[in-house]
Amino acid sequence: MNAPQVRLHTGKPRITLYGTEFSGHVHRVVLLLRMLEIPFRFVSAPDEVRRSPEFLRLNPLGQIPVLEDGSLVLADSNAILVYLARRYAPGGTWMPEEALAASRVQRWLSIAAGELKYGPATARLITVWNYPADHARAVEIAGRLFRFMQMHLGDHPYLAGEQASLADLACYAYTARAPEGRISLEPYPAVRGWLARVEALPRFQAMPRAALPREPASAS
Ligand SMILES: N[C@@H](CCC(=O)N[C@@H](CS)C(=O)NCC(=O)O)C(=O)O
Repeated sequence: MNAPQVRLHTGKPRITLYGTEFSGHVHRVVLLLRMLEIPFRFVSAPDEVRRSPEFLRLNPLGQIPVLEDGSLVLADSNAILVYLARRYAPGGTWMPEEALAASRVQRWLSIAAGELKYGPATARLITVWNYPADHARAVEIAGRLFRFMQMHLGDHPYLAGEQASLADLACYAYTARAPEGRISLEPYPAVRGWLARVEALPRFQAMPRAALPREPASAS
């Protein structure tokens, strides 16, 4: 049986999330906060804020997201997801207690920090924000990941099995926005079906689309 969720006082939210609206790392935390119905304050933290001494005191790596819960400061999107699920929805299915179920979720959190980041997320950084990295390499990593997801999601409705979990929230945004990095999702119908199932979860909110990069002019 699921334990009751911790109820928050109404009024000023005790949770503050530092981020930007185009970050998939931030978006996964926004999704969980919304799905757990936890009120929060969003503080915009673009590059110049992330380099400030005040922000570097919160996260010496200078990265978003950062979450404050009262006097507690947490960095790293997946670490924040685990904290929120265990703290505010204990006994629930977002991050299960049972050993095998937890390991299935953890596998996809690792993939979110690995293949998803170095594949589709990096491809999008290159095409939308001119990030200096190898687009062909990012496309190759993304292809290997999406072929695996396509196969896996043929047998399971959600990444970690029968129910939505942190795995789905962590992998959603950079998969959904892969086309912004010039990686088509057309060859992966099971992946597109899974994206639609995540989008149908209560209180889902999409990450805004980045301005689409122009196709490079073809040599003639
Ligand atoms: N492992 C971190 C990675 C977060 C991350 O790469 N955030 C990006 C924005 S999407 C960032 O802050 N980049 C600035 C930098 O690395 O200097 C997490 O999961 O939170």
